[in-house]
Amino acid sequence: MFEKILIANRGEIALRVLRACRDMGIRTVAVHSTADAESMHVRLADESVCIGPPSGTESYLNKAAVISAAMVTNSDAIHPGYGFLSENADFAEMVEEHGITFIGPTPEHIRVMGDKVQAKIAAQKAGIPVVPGSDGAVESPEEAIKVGAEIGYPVLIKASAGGGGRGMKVAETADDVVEAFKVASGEAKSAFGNGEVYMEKYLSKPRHIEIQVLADSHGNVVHLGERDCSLQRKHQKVLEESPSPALNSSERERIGQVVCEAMRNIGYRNAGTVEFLYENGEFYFIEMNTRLQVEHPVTEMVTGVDLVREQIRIANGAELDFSQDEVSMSGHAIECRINAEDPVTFTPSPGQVTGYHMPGGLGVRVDSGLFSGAKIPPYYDSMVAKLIVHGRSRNECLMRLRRALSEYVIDGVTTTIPLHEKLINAQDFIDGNYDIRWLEEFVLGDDQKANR
Ligand code: MV4
Repeated sequence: MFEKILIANRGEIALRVLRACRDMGIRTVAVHSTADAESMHVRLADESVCIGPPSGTESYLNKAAVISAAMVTNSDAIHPGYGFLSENADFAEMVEEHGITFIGPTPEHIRVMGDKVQAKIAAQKAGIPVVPGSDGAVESPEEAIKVGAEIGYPVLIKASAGGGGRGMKVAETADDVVEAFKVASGEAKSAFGNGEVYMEKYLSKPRHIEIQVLADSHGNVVHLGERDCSLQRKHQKVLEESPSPALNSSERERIGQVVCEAMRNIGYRNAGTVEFLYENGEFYFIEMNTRLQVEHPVTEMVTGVDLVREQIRIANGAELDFSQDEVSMSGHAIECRINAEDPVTFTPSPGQVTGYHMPGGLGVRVDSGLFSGAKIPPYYDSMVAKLIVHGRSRNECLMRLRRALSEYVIDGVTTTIPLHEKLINAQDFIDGNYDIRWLEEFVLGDDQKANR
């Protein structure tokens, strides 16, 4: 087993990885920017290396600085967490070239899945159902007109290099398609330096449901059920749950089997998430994430599997030590992402935490680097904590989540805790009756009330 792992990240996920390492008897190296010198992941690590100034580009995204830190500390492997360098194929390649293990998939799998057109082709070839649309990229406005007529309106034009909803345009009718093509392609070109787009049938009110998999380097693949991540605002997830209130066990088993078979077909290795839109009882592949995800704890809470431990074992060449039959899903889990933001306007609220008290008790988990006196720097993502709650039923989970949110004290900065309190008391949420459009309408209704 690895003796020492460098954690190329910050905040709650750096702590999460550190905890898995400790549980496995592996020593840890933290890297940090000057802004994070006093942070919890640095304090708890066995060693730490400052890798640059506050700006993410000059520190956590600085490949040479991260790899140098791994070399000087004699680290055996690098865990990238999520975000930053976690889906950077060039970084994964550089790490391996320096004789260090990248805890993740092969650079080739990262590359294919990072290109939405290639990812969709690979998924379809491997047997995963996809959204009806163009065969690969759409090269010209004339081709967009032709494809639109074939698949039927409305259509969605998407950037191949996309992410965060940028470079996405709906064309309601054939009259809009040329304009939508030009806007999407132009946005993609300026945002990603790659104007390639593709087209899909537009699904108006789907749910976002993703399947968690683990695949080792010996061809063993298991799925760990789904997460419903439909509650998003401006392409940022707000709350996730497992199981999805929309699926029954036979639908879960069917899509899980399809995904496992596909992962074996493509020779995938590492934890991975296959994302679907789900509408009228059908699954449609949209993307695959080749990293650990923010919301992985909801899966851990219902399956009892430590996903980071499995990532580390897999990267070390070990076989999965359990089979699909041994995976059991028990009860219900919900994660609330707590951001240092105004809960109504969503503007970031960095600053110093003057008082801190976190909830606890049976079925309550908090993943966070916060403490009383912690400084939340303005340079990074505003997510500062994840509250994850488990119950034997969805209702027990919800009751416990209400209780846990009411216990949570984070003084000195404003957070989205009040948003979560409102959200989980909304009747549609209680009923499990929501889709990818629901949260923005719910938040908007609130703004309108505030303006009256
Ligand atoms: C879609 C869609 C409707 N129809 N594709 C948004 C970003 C990218 N990850 C995929 N996205 C969507 N693709 C088709 N054919 C609607 C979205 C979408 C969305 C998807 C998941 C969660 C939240 C969303 C919010 C807006 C749009």
